[in-house]
Amino acid sequence: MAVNQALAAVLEDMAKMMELLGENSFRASAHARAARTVEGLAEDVSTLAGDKARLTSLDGIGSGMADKIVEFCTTGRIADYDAMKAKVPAGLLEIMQVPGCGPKTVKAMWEAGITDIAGLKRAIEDGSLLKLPRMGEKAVAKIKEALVFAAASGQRTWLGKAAAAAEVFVSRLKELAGVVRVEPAGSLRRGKDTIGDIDILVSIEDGTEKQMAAHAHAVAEAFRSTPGVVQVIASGEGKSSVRYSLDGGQGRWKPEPNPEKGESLPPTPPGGPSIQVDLRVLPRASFGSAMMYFTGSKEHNVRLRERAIKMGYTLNEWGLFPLDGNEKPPQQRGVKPVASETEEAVFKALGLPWIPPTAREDRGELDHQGPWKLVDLSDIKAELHSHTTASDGALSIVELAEEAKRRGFHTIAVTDHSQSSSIANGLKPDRLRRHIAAVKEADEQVKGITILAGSEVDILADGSLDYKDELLEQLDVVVASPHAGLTQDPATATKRLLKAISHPLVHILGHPTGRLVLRRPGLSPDMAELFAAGREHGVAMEINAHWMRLDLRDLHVRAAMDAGCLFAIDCDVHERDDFDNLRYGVATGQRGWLTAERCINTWSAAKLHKWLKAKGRGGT
Ligand code: DGT
Ligand code: CA
Ligand code: CA
Ligand code: ZN
Repeated sequence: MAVNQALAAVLEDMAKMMELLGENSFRASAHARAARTVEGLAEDVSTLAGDKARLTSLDGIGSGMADKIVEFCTTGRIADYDAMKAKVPAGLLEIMQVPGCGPKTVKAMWEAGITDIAGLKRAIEDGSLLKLPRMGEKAVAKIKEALVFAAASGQRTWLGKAAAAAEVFVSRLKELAGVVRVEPAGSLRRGKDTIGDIDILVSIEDGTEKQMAAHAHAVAEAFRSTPGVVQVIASGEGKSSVRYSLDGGQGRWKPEPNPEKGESLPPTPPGGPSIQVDLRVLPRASFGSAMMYFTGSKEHNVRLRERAIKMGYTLNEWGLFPLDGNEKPPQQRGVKPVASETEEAVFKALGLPWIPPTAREDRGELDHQGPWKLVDLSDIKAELHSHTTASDGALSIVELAEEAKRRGFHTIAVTDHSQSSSIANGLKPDRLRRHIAAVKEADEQVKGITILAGSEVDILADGSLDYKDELLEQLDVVVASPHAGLTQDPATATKRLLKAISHPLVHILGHPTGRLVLRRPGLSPDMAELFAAGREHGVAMEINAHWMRLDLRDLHVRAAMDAGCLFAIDCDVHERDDFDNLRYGVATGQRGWLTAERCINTWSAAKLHKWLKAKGRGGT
């Protein structure tokens, strides 16, 4: 609901400008409150614009505010806002985003002639900032530090990178005395393909108030002093925020983007890549409701709160409470929650099964009937896309197979690159023939796992495959993937991929769009057409599990599920650690409501091998 967000941003700016203009602080906070209400609305605010009574029944919206909302919805602007914008330099609002720059401070800056970030930087350099009221050495140092990282805030990072960073904090905090649980929440727990900031929740054991405060203090201390923390943004016992430095590595991709493939990257901020990490320390008793609140998504939370209200409850991070008409928050009045300790209990009291975090996106999950049965990491029993030293992988066939076996897989398919992928040392037909023989030999040699001979065959720009059929016929598995020509127009891309899908020897469509997260958009074919064809020809759609790819993405998975497609979740293994990316592929599958039955990697060896053999021999 883009309108809600646009209006909320305007109201938010109005609140800030009122503070800078020294207007009544009650009016300013009323605008901030209205902004939150509008942002959290379950419906498009413009559909309410004709119904003033409904508008004024909303939290924090009086008659004057309702008029402004109607004005915005009908004319696209608010006259008061325009008037304020004419008075307040836009740069001041940017300064207000910097930690340490609250309204009073920024007002004083303005009076001293500072009107934008550049001016603020100059005032730090020439020492004039120090002369402002309430500006000590420490406050200036904090602002200076914040400015270094300002460019990094607002940037998102890859799921795999954020997960690794979160793990550093989680394993450190878990060891502390009095800590019961440490869990990532937010978009990371939901398995989104990009992460804005990391949210970590810690629950501490029950005790006297003094004991609990001491534990919370120790947790916050340990959090802020974690090696790699480059900035402390906020510090309190209950909530702390830091920035944590990330390495600049981008998996097996070169840090320099390749414009020929339509790649670009955001500039590296001056402080180097980093991510914000938010910590919240909570009592055990409200851990479940806090996990729900801070896992989000925001939109999912809005739906849950609506449902709670309809059932006579109010839901917040402290628990699910009976609705009693009292304005003061129930937890502050000593009201006992109906449920709060576990997510299961809260969902149950709301008449819902426990909803997997990956499905909490307000995509109809509250209407889902019956218990959730999404594909799980432990269901995966086969890896069907991997590379060895024959092309651009780091492991030999046997090393690859031993690793797959160690991870409990019954099958590994060796799918080195085809001849056109010359940068990846793709195999010419004669090399592929010898490679097939080597794979068969390794399969004899390594017991306890089936090693299949396959290829990741390039889908050429016109949709034809990179080997002749007579060679493809000798393979157990054919993964067909686009690697070049990734800036094709949608119609050409659709034709190209449809041709590959309808090829009778293709089992899996590898990373169908060729997108790279935060790097290149890849192809944008007509996905509905691809999925219909995938279903018709019995081709499994790949969810490439590398955090740089996650291709198909969540919404594509959902569409392909609805279209009746099969799926393959594969790590596209190039080195040993790539197997660890499986969880990101599974999370992406779950975000598209993928079930285990539809994912060929979960099938028994017998079922999978039979399905693979049927291709090209008249069956599907
Ligand atoms: P991100 O960090 O941009 O990748 O996305 P999230 O979903 O992690 O968002 P974040 O970090 O701002 O907040 C974490 C969760 O906390 C969010 O999913 C829902 C909850 N939350 C935070 N702020 C609000 C709020 O103002 N209203 C509501 N309803 N929920 C909030
Ligand atoms: Ca977050
Ligand atoms: Ca956050
Ligand atoms: Zn590949």
